[in-house]
Amino acid sequence: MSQIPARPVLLTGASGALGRQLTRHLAGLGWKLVLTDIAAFPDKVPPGCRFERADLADGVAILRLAEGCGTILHFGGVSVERPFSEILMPNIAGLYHIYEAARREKARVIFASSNHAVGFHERATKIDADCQLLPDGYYGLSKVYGEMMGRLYWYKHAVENVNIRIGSSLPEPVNERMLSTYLSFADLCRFCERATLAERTESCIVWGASDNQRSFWGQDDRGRIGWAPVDSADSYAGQLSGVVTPDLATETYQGGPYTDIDRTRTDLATPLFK
Ligand code: 15L
Repeated sequence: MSQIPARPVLLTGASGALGRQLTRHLAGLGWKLVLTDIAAFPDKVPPGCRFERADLADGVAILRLAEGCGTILHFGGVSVERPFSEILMPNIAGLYHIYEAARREKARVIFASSNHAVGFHERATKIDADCQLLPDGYYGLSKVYGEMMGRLYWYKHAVENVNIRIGSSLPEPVNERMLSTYLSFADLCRFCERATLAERTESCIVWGASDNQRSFWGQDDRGRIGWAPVDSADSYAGQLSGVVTPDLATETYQGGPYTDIDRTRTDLATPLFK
């Protein structure tokens, strides 16, 4: 029997692909969820949960939604590369509103960070979670900001936070890169369960990937929350090996296609970060 958190859990981004998976899984465990998103919730709201539409740019609305919650699963905001003007309010101001709410409620934040915070590392180099931060766009930069916001609020206000640098969380991997970056929905759901229930996390970073043999990623803080993935992309290797793009940057760097969006550098014949 899984434990039930003492206080309700606020889930932002509830109407998105990952939010819907998390809602189904955690509500199924009997957790009390406060669901929010800027978009309407497309499913039936499960028993014991409530949904309210809100904009992450609205700090007062976020404070109100977080009232009484012990954990904030922050999966809201822009989830792909976009112009800076579109990232600014939901991902930058929004994070500040989430952390201010967590500070007031003495809640833990579990933040959906992304591999795009470090997307300009080469695939050939296996990196640990404390590697150099190398965002591959404004979206990745907002994830770096979120991770650093976590550090600030831990050291200054004792707000605990767990940052999961998600690889590619889809129903199944669809190209060669995802043999390394794939995170199954089930592994993600178990991660959120463990990160919420763990005794003490401080501020930590965990790679969000299933148990993939070709992973780009090494050490992280998963020991603190007692999580290990059980799924793997390995069984797709036969069908996905060779499913690549013709673009050199995409196939050289961990962030894949994001490294190529709006890029003006052309000297990729020599690796950039040696
Ligand atoms: C992400 O962070 C995005 O949210 C998702 O749409 C994918 O692009 C994923 O990264 C990925 O790198 O595959």
